[in-house]
Amino acid sequence: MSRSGLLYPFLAVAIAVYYYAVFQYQEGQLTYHFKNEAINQALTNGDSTLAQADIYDPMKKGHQKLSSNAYIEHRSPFRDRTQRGAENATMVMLVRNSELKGALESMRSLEDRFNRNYRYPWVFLNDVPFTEEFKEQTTLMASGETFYELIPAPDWDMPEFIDNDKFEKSIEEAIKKEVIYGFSKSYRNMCHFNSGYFYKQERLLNYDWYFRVEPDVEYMCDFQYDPFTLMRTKNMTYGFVIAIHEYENTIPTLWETVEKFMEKYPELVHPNNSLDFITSGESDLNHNVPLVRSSSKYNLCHFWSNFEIGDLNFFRGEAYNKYFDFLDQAGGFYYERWGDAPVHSIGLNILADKNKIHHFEDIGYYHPPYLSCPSSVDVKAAKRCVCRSRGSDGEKLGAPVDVNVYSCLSRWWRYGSGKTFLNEIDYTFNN
Ligand SMILES: Nc1nc2c(ncn2[C@@H]2O[C@H](COP(=O)(O)OP(=O)(O)OP(=O)(O)O)[C@@H](O)[C@H]2O)c(=O)[nH]1
Ligand SMILES: *[C@@H]1O[C@H](CO)[C@@H](O)[C@H](O)[C@H]1NC(C)=O
Ligand SMILES: *[C@@H]1O[C@H](CO)[C@@H](O)[C@H](O)[C@H]1NC(C)=O
Ligand SMILES: *[C@@H]1O[C@H](CO)[C@@H](O)[C@H](O)[C@H]1NC(C)=O
Ligand SMILES: [Mg+2]
Repeated sequence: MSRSGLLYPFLAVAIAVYYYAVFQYQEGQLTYHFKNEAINQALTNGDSTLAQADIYDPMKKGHQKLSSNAYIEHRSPFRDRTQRGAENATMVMLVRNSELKGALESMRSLEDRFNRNYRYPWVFLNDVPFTEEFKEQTTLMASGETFYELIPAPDWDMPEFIDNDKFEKSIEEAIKKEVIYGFSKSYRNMCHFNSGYFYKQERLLNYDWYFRVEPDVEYMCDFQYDPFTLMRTKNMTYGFVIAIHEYENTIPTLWETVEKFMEKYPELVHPNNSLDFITSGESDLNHNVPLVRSSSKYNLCHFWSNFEIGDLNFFRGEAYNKYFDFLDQAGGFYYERWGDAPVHSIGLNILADKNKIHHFEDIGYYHPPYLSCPSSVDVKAAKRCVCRSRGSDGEKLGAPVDVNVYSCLSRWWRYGSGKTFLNEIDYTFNN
């Protein structure tokens, strides 16, 4: 036979073998998938005999180990994600794909300190689609269900009524004046979104309560109780940990806009508001150090919004939305660099009963560059706090920000809901 005479049968066999292998592989995948589905189903139905059925699981005792450079084909192994917490609530994180590692660190910390006992879901929001890697890794880290939501462009992008030339000029101006994050257009979208759009996202309409989480934060104590339950049973609207001053050059005209809003809608200003918290200026509350200079009546105090536990219905309500729309129309989210922290805070201070704003003094929390941690030795012991002494940049951290001269917490105690001297809950060592 000639050489070409051998070639064709050889090719035919090679192709047949190849397709057979592919078929077998897919068959295997399918069987594996269906088997897992059956087991998940069985577990959901409480059928443990079938659930323990023998399938290859490299994590299981007595099963063949993975070689070091292999990975598990089925990377989201079954896990019972049924919610145990009693509240209509979710974690929510606005985050970029590039922040995956920081997101995992925040999740790891919050899951270990709180959520692994409650399995509340996680909702992730992004202005671009999440990568498969992001979804896979964060789902593996979560104890509850996970949802990945793409923010609709109109909720993220600059509104059409904003004058683009004026916007570009304000960016240049902000760079010259070294306004913090003033150079960044996406930062303005982010602040605008967090101020007026996060609570409108479709997935969040399914919940009453949210717990805002940012990448690269740390929770330094055991929770020992469900903060959502505390919020509901005490009829609270909003919970914060840290209260500090805003940089005035980010919000030159915010306060005059707020005053115009109050003039236009006096009926929306709550009779038990906490305006004194954000307008009083005596310095004995700040170790007699002169206050951060402000050219308006606003003393720049606000709740630091990278941590929030709140009632979504407050934000979805008529009052807050009239407030947000009024600010939005004034343009300061784009012609200046209004942050969502002062915007949320001022909204709450005006529109809510001050007695419905809760200071979580017992949650150790770190978001660079500030930390807040319980000061009582007994509370720290019971809650297994590890109050970090160095920041993520390796720099030594000072005392908790709460007693820093620039903290607004003492002002909250005097003019907000006061300071309580009784425990809100039972701290025990056994949770
Ligand atoms: N998807 C998405 N998320 C963003 C974007 N910009 C900011 N975020 C998220 O919005 C939140 C606030 O942004 P940060 O960069 O943490 O802003 P910050 O807390 O003021 O400042 P640092 O934490 O000091 O950087 C974080 O959860 C970010 O992950 C963006 O362009 N896209
Ligand atoms: C949870 O809250 C949302 C928003 O208020 C509501 O639509 C939904 O019915 C609630 N779900 C349950 C189970 O109560
Ligand atoms: C909770 O607050 C609402 C108004 O925000 C009020 O109508 C209701 O009576 C309060 N409930 C309790 C238990 O305080
Ligand atoms: C204001 O707060 C007090 C308690 O501090 C409460 O008794 C009163 O009902 C509240 N008023 C309104 C209008 O909510
Ligand atoms: Mg941050």
